[in-house]
Amino acid sequence: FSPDDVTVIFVLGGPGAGKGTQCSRLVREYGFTHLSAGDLLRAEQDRPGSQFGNLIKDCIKNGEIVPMEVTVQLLENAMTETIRKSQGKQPGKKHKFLIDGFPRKMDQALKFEEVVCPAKLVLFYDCPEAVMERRLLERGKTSGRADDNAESIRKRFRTFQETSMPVVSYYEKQGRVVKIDATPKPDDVYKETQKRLTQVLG
Ligand code: UP5
Ligand code: MG
Repeated sequence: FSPDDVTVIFVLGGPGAGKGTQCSRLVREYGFTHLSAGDLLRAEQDRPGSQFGNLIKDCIKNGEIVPMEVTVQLLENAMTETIRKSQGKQPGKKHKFLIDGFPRKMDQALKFEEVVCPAKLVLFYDCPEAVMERRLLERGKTSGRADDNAESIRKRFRTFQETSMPVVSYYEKQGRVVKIDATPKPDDVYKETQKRLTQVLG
């Protein structure tokens, strides 16, 4: 597909900031397609015959970033597939994607915007670690996620600070970041998201 056929918004924020929660709502109301890099990686990890299964598993447990080639390819495939599926129904339609939890390292950001397409803007959900930790430990009671435990959470926070925040700063310097306080309850975070998106997207 051509970059002209799509609008991409990156959705960033620390582990447990509420990226997935907000994306689900935006999908319902604005017709975005939601692609979570973490979800795509977990699906690839479980795909029989995947050559990346063990690599992904280790990275996720340790809160480390999977090599960008893997993630960029998964995202590109998912975008292509979404467009292909809808082609018969609405030819020429411009597709809107929320890319959740990506890019979380500078090399991924540069690569994606070079080989796939530039992002229109970055939604950044800002949340204190103590709040995120509480949410993740609570979710961990039932989520079955291999990284929702105290030790993995600590590692995820560290990677977020050291590796992912520089990506947010990079986009901030370019004036492409919409920063939203993710501490209030989901409804209020969503209201603020709607308000700010309307200002930017019209
Ligand atoms: N919750 C949400 N919003 C709330 C609110 N406002 N008030 C109270 N509670 C709220 O929410 C987390 C929990 O909090 C839920 O229980 C929710 O109900 C509650 P969620 O919406 O799931 O938050 P989210 O930000 O999506 O948290 P998630 O755990 O998914 O964030 P991560 O960024 O850690 O996870 P992700 O799946 O993106 O990545 C996992 C791993 O994959 C990474 O650590 C990394 O190892 C790997 N990865 C890569 O290597 N490369 C990539 O590009 C992407 C991921
Ligand atoms: Mg998520």
